[in-house]
Amino acid sequence: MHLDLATTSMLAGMALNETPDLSTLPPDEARLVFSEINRSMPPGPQNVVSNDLEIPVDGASIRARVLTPSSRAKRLITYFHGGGWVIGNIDDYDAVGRHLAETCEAVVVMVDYRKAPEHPFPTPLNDCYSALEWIDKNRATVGGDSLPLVVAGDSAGGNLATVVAMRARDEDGPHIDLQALVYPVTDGAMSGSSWGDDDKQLFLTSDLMAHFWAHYADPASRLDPMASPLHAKSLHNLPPAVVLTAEFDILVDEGQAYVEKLRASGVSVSHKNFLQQMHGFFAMPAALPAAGKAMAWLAQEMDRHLTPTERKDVVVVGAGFSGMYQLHKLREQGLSVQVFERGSDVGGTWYWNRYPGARVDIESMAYSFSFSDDLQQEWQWSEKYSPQPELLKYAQHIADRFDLKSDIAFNTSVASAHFDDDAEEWLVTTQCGRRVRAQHLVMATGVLSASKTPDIAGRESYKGSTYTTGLWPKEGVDFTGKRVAVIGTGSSAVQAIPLIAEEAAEVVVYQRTATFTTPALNHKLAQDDANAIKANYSDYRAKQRLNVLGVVNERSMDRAIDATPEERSRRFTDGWESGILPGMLFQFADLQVEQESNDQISEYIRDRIRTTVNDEQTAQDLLPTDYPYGTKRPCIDTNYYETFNRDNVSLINLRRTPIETITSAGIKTIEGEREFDAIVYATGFDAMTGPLLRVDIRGRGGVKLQDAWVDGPRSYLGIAIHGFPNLFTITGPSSPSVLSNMLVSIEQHVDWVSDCIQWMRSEGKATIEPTDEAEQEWAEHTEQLANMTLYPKANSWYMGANVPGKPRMFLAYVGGVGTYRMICDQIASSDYRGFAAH
Ligand code: N01
Repeated sequence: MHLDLATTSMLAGMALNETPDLSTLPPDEARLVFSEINRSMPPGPQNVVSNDLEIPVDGASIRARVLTPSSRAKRLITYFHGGGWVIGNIDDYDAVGRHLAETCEAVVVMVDYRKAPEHPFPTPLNDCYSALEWIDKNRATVGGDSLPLVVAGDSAGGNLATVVAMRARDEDGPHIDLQALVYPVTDGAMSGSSWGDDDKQLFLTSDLMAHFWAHYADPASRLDPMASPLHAKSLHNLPPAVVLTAEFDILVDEGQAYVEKLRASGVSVSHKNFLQQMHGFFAMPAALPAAGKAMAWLAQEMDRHLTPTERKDVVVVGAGFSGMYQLHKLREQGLSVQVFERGSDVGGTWYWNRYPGARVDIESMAYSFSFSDDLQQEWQWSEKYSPQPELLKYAQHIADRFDLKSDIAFNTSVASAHFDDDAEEWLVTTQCGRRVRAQHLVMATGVLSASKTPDIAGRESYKGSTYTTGLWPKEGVDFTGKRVAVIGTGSSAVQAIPLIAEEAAEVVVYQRTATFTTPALNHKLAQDDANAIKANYSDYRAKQRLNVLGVVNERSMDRAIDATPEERSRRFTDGWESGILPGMLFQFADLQVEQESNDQISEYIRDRIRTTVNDEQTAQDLLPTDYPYGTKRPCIDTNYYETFNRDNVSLINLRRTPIETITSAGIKTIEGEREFDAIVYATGFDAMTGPLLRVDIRGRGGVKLQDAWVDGPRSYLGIAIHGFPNLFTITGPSSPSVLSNMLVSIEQHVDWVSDCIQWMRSEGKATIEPTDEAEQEWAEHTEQLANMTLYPKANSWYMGANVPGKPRMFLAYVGGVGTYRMICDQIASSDYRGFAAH
């Protein structure tokens, strides 16, 4: 026997307290002892509203307790407590009811039925049935109008719940939507093999159960189906059932037998046998963690049975640029699609990142969709690098133009996506309980959308305002006259700091790793320049598609290592003055593979920093020295280094002066505390894998993506995962993704996925997934390519290094957008080589 530790320790405590054997006590004393045990446990959640009332039954009345959850109730549960029909009452079970109400988001009505031996069978059953009828008729009084009705109970209460359900069926009584039975008593024959099993004589022994039966029903009526439902002739047409049993329980056999009988009668049943648990564990929610898990399982199964399921061809998660285009594409192919989006509008990255200065750092004429020529001809960008509000407008324009919003559910986060092996389809459940079944699941969740919670001590204690760049308030923030701390110096901070500094009274930048940034040279976009591109947009787009980064600029084939110092200096200056993100790295072919060449370009940028920043120590602190240029994502900026020449801006180098803690008033480093009105966290994202792993995704055999990726993400082409059929990840890990112009990569992935789905339909394939071998080969290939570069030398988010505990591996494909596209196309045209489809 192997009980879990919490249960073992609870039993040990009871033994030490010399808790008497209830079967040796008269009922009144046994009730007192049982109440004492329950009173020694912590109370249930106090935010549940409790209201006692009287229910008339058969010329008498019984107490009931209505427990209303703090959230909006999704169901009405009539609950019958356990205790062998002899002991227990609604006060003893108050904590159970409260936990149930909160966990199952239910109005719970606990029924204080009369007990044996004073009131033997069938009085407890009659009380429970009358109570159910009363509750059904008085739904408005208990707050359960129009909610699904569940009858539930544990042990003897589970017995009462199931026979009440049988009576409601036979007498055309209240419509019950679900029965929830927790280790129910079902068989008065008392003959299951678990009854004689020594390992199972815990809390409820065979002697005690026999003693309860003796009080409840005389031998002649014990096998009456209304006392022993396992002996019912028919369980047909009973409501669906959720049945929970416990491994070390004398009732486990009869519970399981009842499950089988229900199933054989065509009743839909969810059953789970809780391992390492004893009888009674469910009724100790504050003491035994397993009880919480059992309640959560009940809640999940209630959702499953009670929430109607919709059906679509494809579910798409996310309504950023990738989700929007995916929806458009699939709808054009005649498929039904449901998109879920956690924000209140389209736009993804450009919806969430509204911090001051947020703008794209790939030229807008290139960072835009090409799939509709009308769209690309008509849309006017106002600047070389569009600011966030304009990008958001662009996303909204696309949604309107292609009428996308009708298939997008906003403010809706997907909680789980489970592959159903039998039906060969995905069951997607949202956090508010909506359930959709679909053949295909497309995760268009973005790569930098899971903001990282900063791992800095004392964060919760800060009383001023806090902001996270990736979750910026829609209404904006006015920093005028404020003392502001900015933590982090990545791309977001580089864009935000100069603008915050223009507004705030004081800005202190807390830098852990200095960043390399070059001038963006942003400007208004001249109409003539835009028109010149539009006149030849198809050539421009064709160039982008085959370019290494998805832009139109080319990388030189020359090597810096072969160039003279003068030539290098000239080219580096050209790069500095190019005003584009890859401007410096495109000057030579070897800058990201040869350390010596990289040292030269890094030093060139450091020189620029030295000559720009006036204060010597600040300039020194701003020099990136511990990673090669380009191995952490480079930035382009407007006045970043210049901002440190302002009187109201200062820099704290956390390598020299680490933060000790955030305090209630500000930030305390080893040199002392500074007070701030606001702290801005520009501390980045759980990149690439975070947005996928925060959804509970389970593939074949219930395997969790989290477990499959415990050593790091593995996929084929960054688009599909072995063991997760019909799941596609747009710009997923080990595709070019973040190393490219995202719009180009998004279009390529969405087109490829749409073609693949189309192919499956025309070939009559139900599922597709990569083979293990193909996935392995792709993993080796992407790793080998990354290892040829300097990327692995940096502690970057590209390497997963910014999230404690995240496996260290390079997360993108470095072979270039053009090469990658050709590989994907070849695989598709060879009947999806490396995939298994049937
Ligand atoms: O995040 P980041 P980001 N204490 O991870 C520091 C894209 N993007 O939001 O380097 C102190 O780059 C962290 O320090 P370190 C772009 O792809 C694009 O700025 O880990 N500091 C780093 O300085 C970009 O790369 C645009 O030592 C802590 C910073 O916070 C990606 O998004 C604009 C810390 C995080 O930088 C992410 O950029 C914005 C701690 N505990 C973003 N934890 C465009 O222009 C973290 N840091 C299109």
